[in-house]
Amino acid sequence: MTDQIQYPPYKGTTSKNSFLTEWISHVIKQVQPNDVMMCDGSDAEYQTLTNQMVKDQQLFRLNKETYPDCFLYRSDVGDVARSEHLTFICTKNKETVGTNNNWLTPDQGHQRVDDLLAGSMKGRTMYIVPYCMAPINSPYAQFGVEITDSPYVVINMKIMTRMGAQALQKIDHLGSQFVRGLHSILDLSPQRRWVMHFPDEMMIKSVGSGYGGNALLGKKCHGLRLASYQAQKQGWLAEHMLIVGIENPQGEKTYIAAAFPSACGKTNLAMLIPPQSYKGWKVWTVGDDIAWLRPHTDGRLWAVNPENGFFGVVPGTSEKTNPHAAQMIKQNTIFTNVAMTSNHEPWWEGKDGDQTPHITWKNMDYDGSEPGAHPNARFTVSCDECPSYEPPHPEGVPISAILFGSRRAELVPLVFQTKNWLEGVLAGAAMCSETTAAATGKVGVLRNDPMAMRPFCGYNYGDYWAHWLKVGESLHQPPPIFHVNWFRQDSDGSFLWPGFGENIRVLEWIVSRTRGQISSAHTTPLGYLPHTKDINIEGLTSFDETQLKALLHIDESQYSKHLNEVLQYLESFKPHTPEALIASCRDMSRLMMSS
Ligand code: SAT
Ligand code: MN
Repeated sequence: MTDQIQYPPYKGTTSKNSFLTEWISHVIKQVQPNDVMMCDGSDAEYQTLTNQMVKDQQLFRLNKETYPDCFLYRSDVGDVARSEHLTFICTKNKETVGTNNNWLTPDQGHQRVDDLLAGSMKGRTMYIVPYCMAPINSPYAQFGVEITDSPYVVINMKIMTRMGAQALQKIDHLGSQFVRGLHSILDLSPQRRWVMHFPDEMMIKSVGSGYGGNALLGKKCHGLRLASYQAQKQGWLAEHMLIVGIENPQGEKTYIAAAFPSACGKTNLAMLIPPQSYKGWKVWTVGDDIAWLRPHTDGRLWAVNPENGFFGVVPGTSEKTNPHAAQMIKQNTIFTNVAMTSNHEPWWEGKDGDQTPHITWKNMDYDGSEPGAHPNARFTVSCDECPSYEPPHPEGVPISAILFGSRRAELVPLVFQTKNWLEGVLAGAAMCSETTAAATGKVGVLRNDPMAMRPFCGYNYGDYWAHWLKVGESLHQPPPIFHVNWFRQDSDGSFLWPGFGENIRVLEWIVSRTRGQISSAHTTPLGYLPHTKDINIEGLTSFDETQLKALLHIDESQYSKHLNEVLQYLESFKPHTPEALIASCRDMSRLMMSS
């Protein structure tokens, strides 16, 4: 029988990988695009695409003088954050994914989106986006191909990943070992929006959304959900963590990986500038969102940032909160869902200066009745624009400490060091945090968010904690695990800790502990807390030791109650939850009750 399909014009290189070309042909038949374009990732291609999008009024070019090569993109008003309730992991067995994920069988998952994908790119261009997560020659590198009908996705993937010809050349020799991502915006209706993961096929299908984490498939879908699933099988960790190098006045660098939920200050911490009094201290940015960590032959844990750009929250970005970010988004940046001044400059709540917005993110006149920028408005910018960016090491960096952090108004002290890996894993598993605008749903609701991976752990949380314990056992020198909380408030609702650049004061204690320079600490059932004299508060305005004491205070009976809730949560993943973790939680709770 002859093939009845008329192939549309195809622009760009054809791959030598038959697994890829066969998949592309299959997708073309399915989605029936007008044109097909293999993206080469060049600057010229980026310019052609942005020019075309400006012409089509999909993108707005911001003030050329003050914001050179910056654009404003307005997403659909109903498509402004990750849709966790529409995100699924599709495996044969429900137990594999746990109650922390929505589940379907692979057949059900495919069927639900394939019906919608049929003919979905009629009249549209289908872009083929080959990409690499991690530096291209890194032993950590993983490759993928995203097929999309959104040019916004293409230009974002160009910034966020190593995208284009170089990745394709590698994929040519990979056989079937690359992630296939298929994305179509359809009509952007939330009724037809699904983000499906098929980990056993290394495949993602996402429809009905053009928003960041739902649509830029390299980031959360590949970099965390599929990667975590694979990491469990291969003995490594894919985590929702920033990575920083902290250089002290002696020039010694200490690398730290830190997990915080979305929109809880990972980008700010990753780009921290120490205050004036911290002469000789410098923070190097390795990554702000994802860390792939592997046990190294030297017995330590090493990590890379698989990304090449930042997709950060814009509102609140200023010279005070994050001077490096404020600088880096003045050029070559795509802004999504910010407001605009009459001078065509981007505007957001918390921006420096005294400008006023003219048009809101919804493209309406600003009258102050609603925020100008959406609270989850984002910047997309290359890591190279960040003044503190540390050129990537293909082999990764050795991690000397792991931090877990949550946004807690009460209960959780500013900082503590856990006594050992098991109690460190417990501190991660016990994380609860207030929800933010990064996901659709109510903001400010306290929920369990173990290791800040609740929306991103691609398999059963119980197995995930067991895997963390196993990784710890495989390390001769496991990094110590700390917990921080910058967000504690007093009874009037004011933050007790100044935060931002001043967080270096807490990091200094952490670095000193990892280097064995401060050997004495306050031993509590929760772990080691700093003696107040060991946190440098010199030069902090309107802050004294009483506040520091309040920040380090643990209400043991309240904490014990919290641990009992954690215990129930851990037990809800039985029999997958490791017994040792449950026992450690129970013991700690009892100890607190009795002390
Ligand atoms: O939209 S993303 O998921 O990429 C951003 C975030 O929530 O961290
Ligand atoms: Mn994130």
